[in-house]
Amino acid sequence: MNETSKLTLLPESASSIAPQVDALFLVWAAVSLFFSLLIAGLIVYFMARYRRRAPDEVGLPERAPIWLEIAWSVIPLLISLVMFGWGAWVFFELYRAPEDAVEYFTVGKQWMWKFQHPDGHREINTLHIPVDTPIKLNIQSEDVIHSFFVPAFRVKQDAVPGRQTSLWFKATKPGVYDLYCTEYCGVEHSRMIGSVVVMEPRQYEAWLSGAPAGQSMTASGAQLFEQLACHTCHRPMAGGGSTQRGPTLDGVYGRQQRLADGRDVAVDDEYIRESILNPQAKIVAGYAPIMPTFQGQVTEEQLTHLISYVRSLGGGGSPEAGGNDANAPNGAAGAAAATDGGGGQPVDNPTPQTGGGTGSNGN
Ligand code: HEC
Ligand SMILES: [Cu+2]
Repeated sequence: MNETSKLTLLPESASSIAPQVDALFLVWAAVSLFFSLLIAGLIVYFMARYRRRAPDEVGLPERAPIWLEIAWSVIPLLISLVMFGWGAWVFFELYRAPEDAVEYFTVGKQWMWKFQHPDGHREINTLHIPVDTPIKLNIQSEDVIHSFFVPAFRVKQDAVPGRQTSLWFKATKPGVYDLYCTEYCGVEHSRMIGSVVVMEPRQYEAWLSGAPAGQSMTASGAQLFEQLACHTCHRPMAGGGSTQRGPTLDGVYGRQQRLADGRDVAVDDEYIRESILNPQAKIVAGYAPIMPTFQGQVTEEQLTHLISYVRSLGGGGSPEAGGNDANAPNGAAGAAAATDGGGGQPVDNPTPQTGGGTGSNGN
């Protein structure tokens, strides 16, 4: 909220985690204040009480009783441990997304935040979300380090090039909240700001249906899969897979994959990402290391689309696997064709609609 007229101790509190962060902060501040005043007060008091009264006065050796020594060591230790335990607990709450969180994507880029909704809608610098819904934001950077920060939600996470980070929150109050980049990222860093619009679920649905539909991430991933010729090696051969050059990706997501060096690795987002950017790092047992790297040929956004597509081929639970069945390379062309429309723009957002797989290089 733009509350320039109000000066408050803390920013507005609009997420489920905010009261916990505030409580921790305020109690910590109170404890620090208490001890600062206690120590400063005692210094002043002792200065007066034990001042030198005669020019020839000599101080007596003083020994504190043992119980006092123990007390002033053990009490602060216990206080610190409580604060540590409490802090760690809030930290885990903050960084461990609930299972049922809905996944959204964001890419930080000099100098804007690009968002994509689970159904494919795209926005820039404004994120519309439903209230009371746990939302997990997968965060990437296309260039330098940025940092996603919504003070009213008390959440912050860096966008690091070459790595996917994430963040979750549950907004508790409809409204418009400021969004910042809090990592100095170049000359227009200070203008890399935006807002999160929290809406009642019905309003959100209405907004979604009013905004131009984008292509779902899975569908554009499927399209990319063809464009980059992944399917020439990864599509199951009719009549048995023996002549196939690459392993089939059907049902692979969430499984353990046996590597040529005997290790087993879990097939997750990070693994797929690495397989695409640095295929030589982990070679699947039984296959030759012939996959070329796609480093530099796919943007961060396209990577998330490819990952989303591989996920949709089944295996582990994918929140949006719905659309495509196991034969998706064929189904995908249809899905892609169906979603190209949408000339209009979401409210006050100049959202560049990129037609499809040629992707979003342009923005
Ligand atoms: C020239 C053939 C070829 C092309 C093109 C190719 N791959 Fe591969 N891919 C392979 C081979 C062979 C392996 C197994 C050996 C390895 O791990 O490098 C593999 C492994 C993988 C894996 C790991 C699979 C597993 O079961 O653990 C993924 C994911 C993957 N590729 C995705 C892609 C994507 C996405 C593209 C397109 C952007 C692509 N590949 C293009 C040949 C290819
Ligand atoms: Cu930035």
